Amino acid sequence: MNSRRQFFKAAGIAGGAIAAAAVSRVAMAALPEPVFQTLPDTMPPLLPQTGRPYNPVVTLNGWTLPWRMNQGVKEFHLVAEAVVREMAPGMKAHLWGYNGQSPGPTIEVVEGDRVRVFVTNKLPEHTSVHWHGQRLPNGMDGVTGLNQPGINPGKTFVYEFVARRPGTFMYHPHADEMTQMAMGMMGFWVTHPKEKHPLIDEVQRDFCFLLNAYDIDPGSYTPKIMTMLDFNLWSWNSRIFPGIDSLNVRLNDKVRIRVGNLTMTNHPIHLHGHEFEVTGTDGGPTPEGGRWPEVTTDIAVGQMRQIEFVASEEGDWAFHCHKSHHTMNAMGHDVPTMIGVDHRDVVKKITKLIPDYMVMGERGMADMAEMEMPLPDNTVPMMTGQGPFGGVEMGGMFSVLKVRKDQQAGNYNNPDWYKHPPGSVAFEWTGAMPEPARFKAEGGQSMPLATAPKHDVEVQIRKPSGHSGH
Ligand SMILES: [Cu+2]
Repeated sequence: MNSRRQFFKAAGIAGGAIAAAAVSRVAMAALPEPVFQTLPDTMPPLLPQTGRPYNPVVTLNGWTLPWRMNQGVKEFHLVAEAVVREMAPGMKAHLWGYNGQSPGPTIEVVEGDRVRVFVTNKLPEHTSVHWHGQRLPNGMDGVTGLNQPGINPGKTFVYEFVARRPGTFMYHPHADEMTQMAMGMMGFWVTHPKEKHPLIDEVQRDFCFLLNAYDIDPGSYTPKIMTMLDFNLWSWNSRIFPGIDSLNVRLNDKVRIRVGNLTMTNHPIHLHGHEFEVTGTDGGPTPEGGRWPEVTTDIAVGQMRQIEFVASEEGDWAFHCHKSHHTMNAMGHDVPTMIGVDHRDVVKKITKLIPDYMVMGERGMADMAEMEMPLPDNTVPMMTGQGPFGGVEMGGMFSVLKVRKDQQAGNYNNPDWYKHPPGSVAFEWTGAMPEPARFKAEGGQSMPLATAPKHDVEVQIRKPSGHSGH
């Protein structure tokens, strides 16, 4: 939420001669003007100007698509196209998305709304849009070949259905899915309840974002689409820490966060300092009896989890995926563990050949965050981010929930770091250090081996330098 909503409106239909030539005159006359977004910032909630009122969501590092009311029908215009997405300051990715960004804009409607979505394809291959989780006529479900022909390049298709049930949904192509989703084509859809719903609480803050992942080699711009498991960029809405905005709330606000997973693995999403309940999935609101307190919820592939809590603890609370490899950026893989390995002799020899040679990981990997290693163009450090006490040593799927007493209602601006009350921060012990008590019991093994191992392996431990061990 660092800058104002800035739309630029394309001149004419989708701004392109190809699209204009390919779309029929009738369709052109009826098409709502597409709206594009050029910035990766969290945009303020889009207050509904027409139709039933609702409390709008805020898309983390994203935005909401404006609509046009046409004789009682909410009309949206999605343009599938190649986009340049800044994934974090210093790194831009060449992705596919909708209306200028990846993910596409969030679509917000109200239960019972008749919705018409025009989808113009400006990609080099056919596409379609599947409305994940929605109740709709079969022919609107968007599976290419099964429910409809693909939308060829330059063509515009129309989807129309009634948003029958309230909840959180996603949209993504169902055509050459492996490529198109690996390239970033996806978006969020929120259907608000039309009246007070017994299982849907009113909240003061309502955030949403998608989990996605890319495999982009450091120094390159385009994701590798054949990757199935070994992604190197784990992102929220195609942003990686430190490029993910914080979630800024007022003390004692009721907060809802909707998280959808369109990667190829599960993500245990973990919040510090508060317990939450899962109050809904893409299947609908969770019945009261199926809710219990959690601090981590695992979100499987193709699932959406909606969590709720009262932000009753002031501070800067980490909020992240609990898979530690998912809070790292590119270059975090294929590095051997070097902790405790003495490479002093080897380094001397290598330095004769390669003067700039550095050893990484001798004391753990935090050195890598500290050392300003030369990086290839267009990538970000593996572990990075500066907090009030130094390096945060994170990347990927990590952000901060900022809870503040003085954050005004409806204000999503990023406050300064939390000012801790005196005496409330962990501190260094400077007194005497007692000898540790050692466990000296006999045996110690409840199921001893039948035969002793043939060789004792002797491990030489070298204390990591720079630490005063005991
Ligand atoms: Cu994860």
